[in-house]
Amino acid sequence: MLENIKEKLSSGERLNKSEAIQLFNSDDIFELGMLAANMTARYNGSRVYFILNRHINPTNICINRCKFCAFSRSKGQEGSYELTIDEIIDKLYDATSDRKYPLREVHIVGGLHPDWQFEYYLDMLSKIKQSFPVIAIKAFTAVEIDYMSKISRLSINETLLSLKKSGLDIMPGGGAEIFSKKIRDKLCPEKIDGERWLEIMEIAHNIGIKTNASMLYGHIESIEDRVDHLFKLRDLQDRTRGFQAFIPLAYHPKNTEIGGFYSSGIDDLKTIAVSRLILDNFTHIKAYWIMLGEKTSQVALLFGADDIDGTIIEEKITSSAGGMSGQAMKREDLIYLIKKAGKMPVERDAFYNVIEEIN
Ligand code: V47
Ligand code: SF4
Repeated sequence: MLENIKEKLSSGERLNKSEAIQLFNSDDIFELGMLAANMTARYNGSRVYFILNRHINPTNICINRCKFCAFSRSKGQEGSYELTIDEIIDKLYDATSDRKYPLREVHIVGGLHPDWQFEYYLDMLSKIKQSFPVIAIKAFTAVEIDYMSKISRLSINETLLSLKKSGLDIMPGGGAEIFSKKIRDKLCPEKIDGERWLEIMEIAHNIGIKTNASMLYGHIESIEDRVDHLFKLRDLQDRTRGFQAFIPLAYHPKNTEIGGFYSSGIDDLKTIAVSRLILDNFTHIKAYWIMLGEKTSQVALLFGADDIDGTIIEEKITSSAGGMSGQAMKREDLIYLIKKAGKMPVERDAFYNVIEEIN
C-alpha cells in the first residue's frame, strides 16, 4: 500500500503533505515502523541516546491557564507554589550529591508568573551556573521567552542574549502544542500563536541557541493539523538547522478542562514513525518516556525514535494530568530498557556529545 512512499524514501526524496497524510491513515503499523527504523538507522545506527538530567518547574502559577494543562494554577489558588532560587539550588544539590555519574543537564520550565521580574530569571540562571558550572541549562519555552520580553520591554533578541549571558545553554521544545489557529484558539487562547513560537525559535537559532521542538497530539486536532505542524517545523529547520530533537507529546486528559482520552499505543507509535519520516532534517526523535510510559517508549525505539530522554527525577506536568509512568529512572534502568530493545545505549550531554557508548 505504501509502495509509492517506499520508492521515494529509498531514492532519498522528500515526502509531501499528501504522503504524510497517507502515512498517518495507514493501518500497516509494521511497514511504517520498518520505514522509520531504516531512516533512524541511517542517521544514528543502532545508537539510542539518554542523558542524566533533572527537571525543575519553578512555579505552577500561570496567567495563561491552557485548557489541556492540569499543572497550572492561578495565584492564591490551592496547590499553587513558587520556588525560591535557593530551593532550586537545593534540588540540584540533592540530585548531584553522592553520584558516581555526574548530572549533565537541568531542564527548567514553568508557568507565566504574574509578579516575577525578568531579573529573577536572570538571577536563577546565573546562580545555578555559579554553583554548577558543568551542568548545561536547558530552560524556558518560547512561550516563556515571549512573556519575559514583554515584562522586560526588551526585544526577543535582547531577551535571549541576556538569558544566554546569564547561563542559558539551550531551549526545550515545549509550548508548540499544535500550530493550527482553529485548534489553538480552543485549547489555549491566551498563548502565543504558532507563528510567534516559530519566530522566537528562529531568533534563538540565529544567535546560536539550539532548541528542541514538540507537538502535543491526541486531543482535538486532525491528522491534517499534525501534518501541517510537522511541515512548519521542517521548513524552519531547513532555514536554521537549529533544532536538535523533535518530541511528540502524548496528550494526558486527567484533571484538564478539555478532558477526553489518552492516546492509544498504536497512535503513539505511528506518530513517532511518521514524525521520523517527515522530519528528514532532524537528527533526533525523542520517545519521552514520562509521557509514553517506559514500555511504549522502549518499543518506540523500533519505530524511529533514537532518544529516550533521561533520569528526570521529578516531573509535574504529566503527573498532574494522569501520567502513568514513574517520575524518575536510574541510569541502569535506562540502559536496560535500551539494551532490551536491541539497541546500543549512548550517554550524551545536552548537545548530543557522546559521554559513553555502553556496549
Ligand atoms: O509545553 C501540558 C505539554 C509541555 C499536557 O525539549 C502536556 O527536551 C500532555 O515540552 N498532556 C512541556 N502534555 C514538556 C516539554 C518537554 C518535555 C520533555 C522534554 C522536552 C525537551 C520538552 O508539556 C508543554 C505542553 O506542550 N503538556 N499539559 C498534558 N495534559
Ligand atoms: Fe501555563 Fe504552560 Fe500550562 Fe499553558 S501549558 S497553562 S502556558 S504552564
